[in-house]
Amino acid sequence: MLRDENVEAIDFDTDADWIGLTGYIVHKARMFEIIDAFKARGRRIAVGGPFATLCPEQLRDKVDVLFVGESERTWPRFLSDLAAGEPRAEYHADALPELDDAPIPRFDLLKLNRYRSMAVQFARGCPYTCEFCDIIVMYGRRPRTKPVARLVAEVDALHALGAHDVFVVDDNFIGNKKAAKALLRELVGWQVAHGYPVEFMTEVSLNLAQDDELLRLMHDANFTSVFIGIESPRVASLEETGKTQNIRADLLGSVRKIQDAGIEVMAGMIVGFDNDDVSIFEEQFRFIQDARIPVSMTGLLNALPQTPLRERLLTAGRLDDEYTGDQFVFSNVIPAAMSRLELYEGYRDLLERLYDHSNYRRRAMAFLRDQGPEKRVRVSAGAHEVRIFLRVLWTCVLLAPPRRAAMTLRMLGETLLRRPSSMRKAVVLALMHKHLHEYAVFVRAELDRIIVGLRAPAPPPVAVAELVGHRLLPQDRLAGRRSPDPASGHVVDVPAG
Ligand code: B12
Ligand code: SF4
Repeated sequence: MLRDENVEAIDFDTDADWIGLTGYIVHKARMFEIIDAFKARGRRIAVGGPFATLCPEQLRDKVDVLFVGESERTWPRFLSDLAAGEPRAEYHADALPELDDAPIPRFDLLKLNRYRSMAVQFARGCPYTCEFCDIIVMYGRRPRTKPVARLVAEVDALHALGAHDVFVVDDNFIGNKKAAKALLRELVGWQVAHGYPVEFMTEVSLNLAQDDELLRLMHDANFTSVFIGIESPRVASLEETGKTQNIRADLLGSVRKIQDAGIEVMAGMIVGFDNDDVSIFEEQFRFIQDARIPVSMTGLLNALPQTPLRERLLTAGRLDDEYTGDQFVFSNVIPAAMSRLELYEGYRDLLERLYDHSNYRRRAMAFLRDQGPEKRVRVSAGAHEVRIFLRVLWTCVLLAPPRRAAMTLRMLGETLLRRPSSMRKAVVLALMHKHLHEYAVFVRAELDRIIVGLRAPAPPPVAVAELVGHRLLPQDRLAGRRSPDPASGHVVDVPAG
């Protein structure tokens, strides 16, 4: 039995002998609750995934079996140990497994109709060395791929189950360009043979813009959007963090080239690098508007466990508590070129401007008007399309406050007149804004609480994580950590514990 708490409740009264649990660092508190609940019912628990891999010390005494790293080789070992008697307490992936014989996921165990998109994974690992990145810590720098036919079989299986949108969840889909091109050629054939029933999105590095063949193949295989870690328009900040691939060519030109190929660019952006002073917020805003990037996941720099960034900041005494897993409301980095108060205030205002109705509509429309030729998609998915359209009319027009209703109608009307072939994208972008705006409002309320705390007159030194309300566990606390004095913004010593 499979349970995904994003879309369904956990059955704590299951009579299963073993419970397998996964989660990211952001899920830590909930994972502990789940572990406690199952333990109270006498169940045995095995845990794996990003949190277990990066922070095994926090789980070691709480679970029966701990999986550190990828489990393609260790899970079968656990099963045979279990069959033979007693499994070990910990299984460590001694090497990064090849993915040649990774089993095809049991997609049939998922409640597909509760998801907007399904996931497949072709490759793990990324060849780059960004200082803040935990991907290369967990999955390594050599992209490992599944055989092309295997991936096509996974897409086939999802199509048979009725999936329309598929997220290729690779760390960097073009980390191994030769393998990516081989897969894309097969996917183009598959789409043609089936009438383009599936739309893909994935994660890539910005150097996609420098490979015309790759761009054309992605377009032809119906990749309609890519997520790219652009991080910053400021070259000094990109250099500082080792994001060299983003410095080699003009950022705006690269984004536009991908858009010109008919592919939407979603961006991951970060503020709070050492080279970011208070002028970074305006620079980020201008860049995102000029690059016509409707969906930008703009967050605060964070130092994740086991990353080079964490090591550097720890040595420099610039870590404020542990990473909480949510880069939108908290940074554990003590900034170098501005105070924490300036960072949180500037970031809060940036979010407000980015997801303001007019600013969002301007960049969405600029993108929709000028993007290159979209693939003609989904001849066979009419009912699905109509459902999305009705949902937008219902939630973004009929039931919406006047500003949202006006924005949606203007976006859809303008698209109909000027670029009717982009109507489907316009509908999705209108719906995305509802989600992003609501989330930004929620985040801003959290940020306001932190800002009020940071402005308060001379309270005792306090770690910002505590102002956020994150319940930090004793083992989270750094011995002798240093923290900003909320009044002065200066870094002061905070006793451990
Ligand atoms: C797809 C994805 C998403 C999708 C999820 C879609 C979905 N329905 O699954 C979306 C876009 C929604 C998403 C959201 C977020 N994500 Co995300 N996401 C990913 C991504 C790219 C792929 C995940 C995946 O499917 N991996 C493939 C599987 C096979 O790999 P795996 O989970 O590591 O599993 C292997 C082993 O770990 C092990 N294993 C895992 N679990 C278990 C359990 C047991 C019992 C056993 C034995 C073994 C085991 O076996 C597997 C095979 O080897 C990863 C990066 C990555 N490469 O994993 C980031 C990643 C997991 N996400 C991350 C983050 C931060 C988030 C967000 C918190 C971002 C945010 N601030 O909003 C949110 C949280 C969402 C939520 N609901 O809580 C981080 C987590 C960082 C960390 N160390 O905790 C990652 C690592 C990316 C990164 N470095 O920034 N994400
Ligand atoms: S390009 Fe992305 S996945 Fe690769 S090292 Fe940099 S941040 Fe990590």
